[in-house]
Amino acid sequence: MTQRCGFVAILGPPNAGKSTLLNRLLGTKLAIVTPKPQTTRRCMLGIVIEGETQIVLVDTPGIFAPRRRLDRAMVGAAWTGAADADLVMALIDAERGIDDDARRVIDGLAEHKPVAIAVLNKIDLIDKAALLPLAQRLDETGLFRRVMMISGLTGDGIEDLKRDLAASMPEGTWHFPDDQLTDLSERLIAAEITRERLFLELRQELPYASAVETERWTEQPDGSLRIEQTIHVERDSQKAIVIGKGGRQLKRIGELARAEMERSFSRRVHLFLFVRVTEGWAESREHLAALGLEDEG
Ligand SMILES: Nc1nc2c(ncn2[C@@H]2O[C@H](COP(=O)(O)OP(=O)(O)OP(=O)(O)O)[C@@H](O)[C@H]2O)c(=O)[nH]1
Ligand SMILES: [Mg+2]
Repeated sequence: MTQRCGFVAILGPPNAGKSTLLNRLLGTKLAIVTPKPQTTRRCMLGIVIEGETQIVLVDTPGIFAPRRRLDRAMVGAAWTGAADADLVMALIDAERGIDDDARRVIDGLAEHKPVAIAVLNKIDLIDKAALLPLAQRLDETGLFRRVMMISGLTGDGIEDLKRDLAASMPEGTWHFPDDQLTDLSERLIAAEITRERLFLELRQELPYASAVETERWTEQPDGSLRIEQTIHVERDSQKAIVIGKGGRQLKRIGELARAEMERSFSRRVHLFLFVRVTEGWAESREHLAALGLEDEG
């Protein structure tokens, strides 16, 4: 049989369920997922094999109206991911419908006209009857080869989607070894796991004011990992909240992140978290580049 291989960018508004879908298609938890928008900050690959086809999925940050330099880098990365793909999968939250952010995605696609399909997600949340008019509106834009309906959460429609994606990939040899799952390093995965915890445990602006960097990674003689990470925040007051009374908040974040790392890396982990005030990191090209969130160019 002929081999096929191609890139599929998962593009959409924040919180549409892009990372959940990546994990679902991959069959394992790779990308971090939270109920808060703007969780994903960088593009990452999830490599799926379907028969003779290698589907290289690209999870992207959500498309929204950017304010900070970090936001612009996120939205820019998402559009770059889409431009480099063989197929763009526009993921729309069926419950939210075509809101301002979804409109921004559609307008952007209208400008660039990539090969695209629309995928209505979260169909577990709404009535089938409400789906049809929405699908029709997407179809009428003329931008999509077809409109599919899924639930990344329950798995409804996922097998059909996977087959459809595989059939849409160009003929060609595989780009990655058959056992490679992602392009993310373990250091980055570890940083993402801690950031997921920050998003889940912290409120208001705090998740958006923080970033995580893995500073040291040591394989210990007993087979365990020693991981040291810095949590960057913007102000002293934020540092105090992340640490919490008597260090309780930071301890809780560390314990939960460590447990997740042990699951992810299948080995014992000793995690050390430091909180540092790095003023204006989200506006600084240098800091964003150091965090791998903006090209240095
Ligand atoms: N009910 C329901 N919830 C879903 C579905 N897919 C995702 N979610 C939830 O939607 C929220 C956002 O999911 P994510 O996968 O983080 O969304 P995202 O598009 O990657 O978000 P950003 O990275 O912030 O742009 C989470 O609470 C998910 O559990 C779905 O099919 N049904
Ligand atoms: Mg995401």
